[in-house]
Amino acid sequence: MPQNVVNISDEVADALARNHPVVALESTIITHGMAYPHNLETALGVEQVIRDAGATPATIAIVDGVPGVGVSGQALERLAAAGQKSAKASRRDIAALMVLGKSAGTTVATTMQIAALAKISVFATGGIGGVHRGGEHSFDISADLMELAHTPVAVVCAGAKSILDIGKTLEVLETHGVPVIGYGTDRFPAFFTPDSGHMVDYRFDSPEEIAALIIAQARLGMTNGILIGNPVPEDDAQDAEKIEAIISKGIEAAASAGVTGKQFTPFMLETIAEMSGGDSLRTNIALIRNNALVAARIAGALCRARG
Ligand code: PSU
Ligand code: MN
Repeated sequence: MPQNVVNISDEVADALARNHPVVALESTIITHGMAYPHNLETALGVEQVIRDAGATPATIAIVDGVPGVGVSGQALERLAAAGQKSAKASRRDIAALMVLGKSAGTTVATTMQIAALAKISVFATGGIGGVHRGGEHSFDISADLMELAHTPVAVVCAGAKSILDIGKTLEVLETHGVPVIGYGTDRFPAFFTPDSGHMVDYRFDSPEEIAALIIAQARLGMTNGILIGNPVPEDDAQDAEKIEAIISKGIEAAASAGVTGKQFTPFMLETIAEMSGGDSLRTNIALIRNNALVAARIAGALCRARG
């Protein structure tokens, strides 16, 4: 039984039992995505956005070897303060971290896996992992994509950073049968900017339509996830050329430092934040809050539709 493996907070368990909307949140963004104390402030701020929208936040992380749903208080503060000293848990790491009793931030993949165990259907993040540039040579393809292929959770994101090859990322999602939805847009967003230049499969403009999509997939017996691209608001976006120049320099820096594998994404996030002089952080925070709001509305519509 998942309840025995996963530690679900009383608040989240109560919300789920009452068919009250719940939004899952990841924690690699806390441990490996932003520096302390911005990471903690952002995590708490995002939780508040979800509460203000009438839903319950469920931050997911591994705390002393226990997968937690609704991680808060001292446990959350410890994770934020430890930062990259904590592990970065992808699907293949969870069992080992349980055996070792370690704490970890959970990636999109692992957060989906644990959310599904807790029967949470909607999850908000910043950006997903995907196929890295040059992925045809390195085979560096985030486990996030395979998790979307087989775990029934709807993920609201601001697209993918162009540290990835966004075209190839969308191709892999198509191969694995993952619907890619634009929320109020025909274009897949590029995290810092609202338009990657790539089309989405379907555009939906309301939380009710996305709730209906989640329900339709369940009725079909489909167990894959859904990816919802929610563009960063124009006022908070970065200049496309400026951010592209920074990302290109970051990729060169990673190559000359020999950074590969699971260290690559955290290295790039840190380098981009440094090179943009904190301006990318402002965009990053704004888009996560925007994703949390949309996810809370979708979760609300889903609860109403499920009755
Ligand atoms: N991309 C971002 N911000 C992030 C991540 C990715 O723009 O914080 C994090 C997410 O937790 C994602 C993980 O699931 O990095 C992907 O890591 P990898 O590329 O090693 O699979
Ligand atoms: Mn990788």
